[in-house]
Amino acid sequence: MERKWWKESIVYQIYPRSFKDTTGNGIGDLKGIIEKVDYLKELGVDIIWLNPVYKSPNDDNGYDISDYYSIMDEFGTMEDWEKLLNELHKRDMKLIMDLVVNHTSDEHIWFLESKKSKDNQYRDYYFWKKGKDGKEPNNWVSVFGGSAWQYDETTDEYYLHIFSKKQPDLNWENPKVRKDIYKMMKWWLDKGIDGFRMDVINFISKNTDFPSVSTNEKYGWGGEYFMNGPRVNEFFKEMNKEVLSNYNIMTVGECPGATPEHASSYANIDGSKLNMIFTFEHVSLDHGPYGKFDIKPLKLKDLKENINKWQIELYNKAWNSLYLMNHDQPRAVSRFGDDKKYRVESAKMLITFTMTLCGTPYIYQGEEIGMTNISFDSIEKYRDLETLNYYNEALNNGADKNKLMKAIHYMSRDNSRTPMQWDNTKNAGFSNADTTWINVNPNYTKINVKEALNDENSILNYYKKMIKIRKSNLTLIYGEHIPFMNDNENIFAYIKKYENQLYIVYLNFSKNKQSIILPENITKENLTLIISNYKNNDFFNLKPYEARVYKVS
Ligand code: TEU
Repeated sequence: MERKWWKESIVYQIYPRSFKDTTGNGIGDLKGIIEKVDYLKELGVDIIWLNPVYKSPNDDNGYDISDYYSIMDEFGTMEDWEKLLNELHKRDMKLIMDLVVNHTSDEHIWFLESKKSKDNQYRDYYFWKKGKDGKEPNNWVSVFGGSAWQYDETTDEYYLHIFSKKQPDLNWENPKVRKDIYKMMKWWLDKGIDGFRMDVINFISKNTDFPSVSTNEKYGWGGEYFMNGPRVNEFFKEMNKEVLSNYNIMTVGECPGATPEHASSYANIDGSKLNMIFTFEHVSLDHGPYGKFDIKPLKLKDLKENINKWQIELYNKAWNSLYLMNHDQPRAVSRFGDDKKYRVESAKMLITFTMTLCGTPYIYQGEEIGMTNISFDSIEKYRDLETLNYYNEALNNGADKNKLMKAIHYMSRDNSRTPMQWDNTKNAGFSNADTTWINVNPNYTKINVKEALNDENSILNYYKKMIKIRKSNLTLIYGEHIPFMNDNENIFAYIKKYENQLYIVYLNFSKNKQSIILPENITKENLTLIISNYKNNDFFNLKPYEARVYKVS
């Protein structure tokens, strides 16, 4: 398998709004990130992915961009951004930026022009349609609730917005749109950035007949007509040829609804499109038939099957991204581990998991100290528009308030957006403002970076160790994934095989003691323990959430 720097790197994701505030306005900023660059270097991560920092009215926290060429005032200035890039590069670290080009803000100049008249030169930058029988052009639901079409009286037409009505979808069928986007990408790349995380990039090609979907509800999910659409591969190829292939960078496409088959094409090792994609399959296993807030218990068997499928099917064909959370997902330890009695043990087990799979691992801010979900007692404390829209809509439809809050406590995107917990001073050391844009999780007095740095057994120190181990054992990065104990409902076990080396990984995903079995032809005497989250191991039994990595001799 061809070695590449982005395959051997660890990515750390920063949600700038919640990372570190230096101005005292309760909102994180670029200077705050600069202050923490040494912390990140020490952790052992190589690449920083910044969530959007561009000018934005912040309807969706920066995913609604009104100017791709400037920095959001709240976050600082272009000089601050340049300094950040420079500080990272000085330390041999890299920076990747969020590329949000499925849609813009409705306050972007292209859209402001586009809505002025039907013959405006920017009209076809977006999708405008006449209504049908006094209603929307079709019955697609938006990701954030309600119709995916918004009426605009200026020209008596509707525009498409798969996300909020302040996020109109760009029309990639129009070559001028693509040209303008490529120009903007080159502008950032020429500033020296090291790549892009591409927001919902497999949504850019739509079925332009815009067929309605069949549903019993007022609006239905039209994903089959805009996810992995007809021209998406063609657009990726063009973008690669025009832009990406001219730089030594990494690209990761966020691709909801993509299967390993899509990934094998989008992230093919031939290098003609993207380097890797984010799948959503493993973070949808606890979604019920009515969507993400319809929560069903997560079964390890389903997770194993899914991860095994991606590991095996992409091997030698495409490259995986490895993540358990991000700014849209609940906290990993609260979802896949136990954030109460076994918080430390289970967080370490989960690290062992992502750091021993084939692919590029992503850490989300706070994951390295085992930050947990938040349960705000009232909806007023939530900030995320998806959460708020869902709450209002469900309440209108007669849902039970307590049940709703329970679902929100588990699944809201705000779980991962509470401020980074640096120490046990005011606002967890995130900001000295009287109120922060979103409340700090009160458990910061115990769970914080300062505490973790001082405790040799902390999750943070385990992370550092695990990162070093991964980097010095190529088998953990490039190894073939061979699962065993497949029918076991509590243990995830696999062999890693690369050249002539073998490693064995055992992960107990349960609160109970579990017994292990050895793979065929391997005996206890062949095994050297490389790392474990427990000091004393009872060989044939795993303690709650115990993780072990063995090298086979
Ligand atoms: O998310 C795309 C997406 O479809 C989901 O992650 C979605 O936001 C979430 O699961 C809803 O349940 C990306 C960004 O990561 C997200 O923050 C943005 O809101 C969204 O695109 C629109 O730009």
